[in-house]
This record gives sequence, C-alpha cells and structure tokens, in this order.
Amino acid sequence: MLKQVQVEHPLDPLLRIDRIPHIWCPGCGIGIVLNAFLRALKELNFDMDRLVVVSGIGCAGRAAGYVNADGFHTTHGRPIPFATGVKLAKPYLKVVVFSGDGDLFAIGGNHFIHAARRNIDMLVLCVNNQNYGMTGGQLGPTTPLDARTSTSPYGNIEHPFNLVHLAAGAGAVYVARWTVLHVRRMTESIKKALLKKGFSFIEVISPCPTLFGRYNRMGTGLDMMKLLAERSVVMNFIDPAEAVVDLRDKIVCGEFVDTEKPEYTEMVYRLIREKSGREVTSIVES
Ligand SMILES: Cc1ncc(C[n+]2csc(CCOP(=O)(O)OP(=O)(O)O)c2C)c(N)n1
Ligand code: SF4
Ligand SMILES: [Mg+2]
Repeated sequence: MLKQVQVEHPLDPLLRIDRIPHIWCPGCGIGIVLNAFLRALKELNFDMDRLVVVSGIGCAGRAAGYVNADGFHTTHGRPIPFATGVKLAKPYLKVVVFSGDGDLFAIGGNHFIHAARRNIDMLVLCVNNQNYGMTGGQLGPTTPLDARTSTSPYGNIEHPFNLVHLAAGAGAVYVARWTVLHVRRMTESIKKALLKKGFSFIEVISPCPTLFGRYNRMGTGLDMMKLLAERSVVMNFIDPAEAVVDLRDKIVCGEFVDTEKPEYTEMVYRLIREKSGREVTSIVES
C-alpha cells in the first residue's frame, strides 16, 4: 500500500492554509496573480511583519484573507482609504492593495486618483477581469466596448478606462501592465514595486471564464489564456495613452512609468518633526 506523504509547497508558509481551498472558479486567473505576489515576497525575503495586505469586496478581493500577513478585507471600493490610514499611522509598513477592476475604478475610482496624485507609498495590484465577477458578471469601468455582460446583453455602449494611462496621468511613480501569462515579468514587476517608495500600480489582465468568458463565448479558462498569449505584446515605456487593451486585436503590456518624486507620508512626518521638535516615527505610537 502507498504511504501518504504530506508535502509542503514552498509558498505554504506565506498562506493562511486554514482558509484553503480558495473560492475561485477553475480557469480563473486570480490565483496566478496571488502566486506571483507570494513569489515576489519570498524572493525578496520580505519581512512579513512589515507587510499589510488590504482588499475590497469582489473575487479578487478575497486574496487579502489568504495571505499570512496582517491585512483587512474592507467594504467595496474602500481599500485605498484604509491603506492610506495604515500608512499614515505606521509609515514604516508596506501596504499592498490587492483588488478588482470594479472595486478600484468604479466605486473606488476617486480614492485611486487622489492616492496616486498624493504619491502615497503603496502598491495597488489590480486584477482586471473586465467585469464584476463576484456579483454575476455586470459591466464595469473596464468592460470593453461592445462586450456582453449580464447588464449589457446587447453589447456595452460605454468606453472603458485605460487603467495604465489613468494611473500615469494621476501621478503614479511606477506603472505596469501584464497578463496572467506573464508570470515571471509580473513577479519581477511586483518585486520592483515592493521596493519602490511611492504609489505603484500594476494591472493584470485576467480571465473570468465563468461570467465574462461565457457571455462573450470565449470558451474555457484555457481558451481565454490562449487568447491572452496570442494577443499580448510587450512594449516597455511607450506612451501609456497608446497602451491599448483590445481583446479582439492586441493587449499592450509592459512597464510604462518608473520615476521618483517626494512621497506623501514622508512629507507629513517631516512636517510633524519640524513643528513638534520631536523624533516622531508613528502618530499612533508616540
Ligand atoms: C457598496 C457596495 N456596492 C455594491 C456591492 C456589491 N459588489 C460586491 S463585489 C462587486 C463587484 C466586484 O467587482 P471587481 O472589483 O471587479 O471584482 P471581481 O469580483 O471581478 O474580482 C460589487 C458591485 C457591495 N458589496 N457594496
Ligand atoms: S466568477 Fe470569474 S472572477 Fe470570480 S472566481 Fe469565478 S472566474 Fe474568477
Ligand atoms: Mg472584476
């Protein structure tokens, strides 16, 4: 008789194993993004006590609860205000917002642009599956023109955001886009953003075969991955305005912004120190 051996996956220590199995459908891309994020943390030997993972509501938003670090699953659309509060209270922490396109750019859109404008040190990782997955496949701000969703049965008549263009225009210091198939480049990009001081944004184009794929007759998760492989092109540092996502033609991926500018919490703390004459490292601990 074969003996059963319990083998630990190298990323297990970074997961809350008691929360597994996860909720994601077969063929969904969200797990690939989580895997790349955990790999980046492991390769950097990142101090998990210095990490906070925040998400909003949605399928992608479930990721925060699976990471073995401090974190918070906020209400829909509010992970960035929560992350801002964490960063202001304890500026020595690294805050990562892991959430969906609807959460971050519909109800949470205003928070996104102002956090980018202020250059608050955080990494926002957006899983863009072109719809509201968790609530039944409604159209959202990244749904392509003409695409069918549960709320656009005759085809979408709204123009989608180009997220990397929006992030760059709002002032993010690091901006990149990958698909779930660019695992190595995505991981390297996440590593770079984790080490960067300032507002970083990484968009990952991901399949939702259960809803977006089904409404648009795109086949299985594997078929949708093949489409991403065929249509994606890497064009680093082109004008983000030109970095289109057109599932019927091409998906432009790459790094588009990598720059430096003064970071908000550093400026706040400098001001507090100057005005109080005290060495303050946290406004909640002094
Ligand atoms: C204030 C509020 N409005 C609406 C909802 C319903 N809701 C939950 S998840 C979600 C959309 C999630 O879409 P997205 O962020 O793209 O995540 P996905 O499920 O696609 O990963 C919505 C509208 C809610 N929970 N709270
Ligand atoms: S509904 Fe879509 S986004 Fe949500 S878990 Fe299923 S495949 Fe993924
Ligand atoms: Mg979504």
